[in-house]
Amino acid sequence: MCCLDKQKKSPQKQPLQIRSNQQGQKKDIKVVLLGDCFVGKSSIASRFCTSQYQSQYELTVVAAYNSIDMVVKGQQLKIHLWDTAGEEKYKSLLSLYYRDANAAIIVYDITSTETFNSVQGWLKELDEKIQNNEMVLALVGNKCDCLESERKIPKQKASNFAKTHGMIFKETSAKTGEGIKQIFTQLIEQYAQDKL
Ligand SMILES: Nc1nc2c(ncn2[C@@H]2O[C@H](COP(=O)(O)OP(=O)(O)OP(=O)(O)O)[C@@H](O)[C@H]2O)c(=O)[nH]1
Ligand SMILES: [Mg+2]
Repeated sequence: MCCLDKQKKSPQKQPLQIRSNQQGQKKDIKVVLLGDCFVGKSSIASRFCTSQYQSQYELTVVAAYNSIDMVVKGQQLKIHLWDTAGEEKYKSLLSLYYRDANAAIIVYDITSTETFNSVQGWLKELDEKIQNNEMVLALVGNKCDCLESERKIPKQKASNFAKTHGMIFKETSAKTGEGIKQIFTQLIEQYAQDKL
């Protein structure tokens, strides 16, 4: 699944393969988190990799790395997770992190229209700069623990957007853990279905 049809633009480029690590046992998969400031990318990374959550905001500078082992369809995998900064001044550096990723998760905050509107820009950015045509994409609406009265983006609207762009979609809460493991599992399964 991929929303980015690069076949016509760059037919010479080869799709990325899942790489074996040195022991030849676990497969390495690179996943990148993208999205505006304050949407909860670092919180999602922390919840997924360490099962922890902190309500105090710490701005990410450029990018942060974490990894976690997973077993999908009996195959041992090492997920290399790059949590990027949402702040505009770091944007020009982010292609270093996503250009050879196997999968990207674009995150918005369900209580912020602005962050949802930015998703299109993140897709454009990927479309212009990625090297491969097999990057699996997911759209994640984070902070779904918030009150319905605080919600600005209807779930159906985001789901339709994701479908139109060939993206996996899930609402998550890094605060409660809802949907976090599921979105990564879905993403990896999607990427791995023809390769493991
Ligand atoms: N209610 C709620 N708050 C959350 C959730 N996830 C993150 N937050 C809060 O939102 C704020 C921003 O979270 P971060 O994870 O630092 O956001 P970020 O996207 O990494 O921000 P940058 O590093 O600046 O790009 C923090 O105060 C978090 O505690 C969530 O699922 N629910
Ligand atoms: Mg961050």
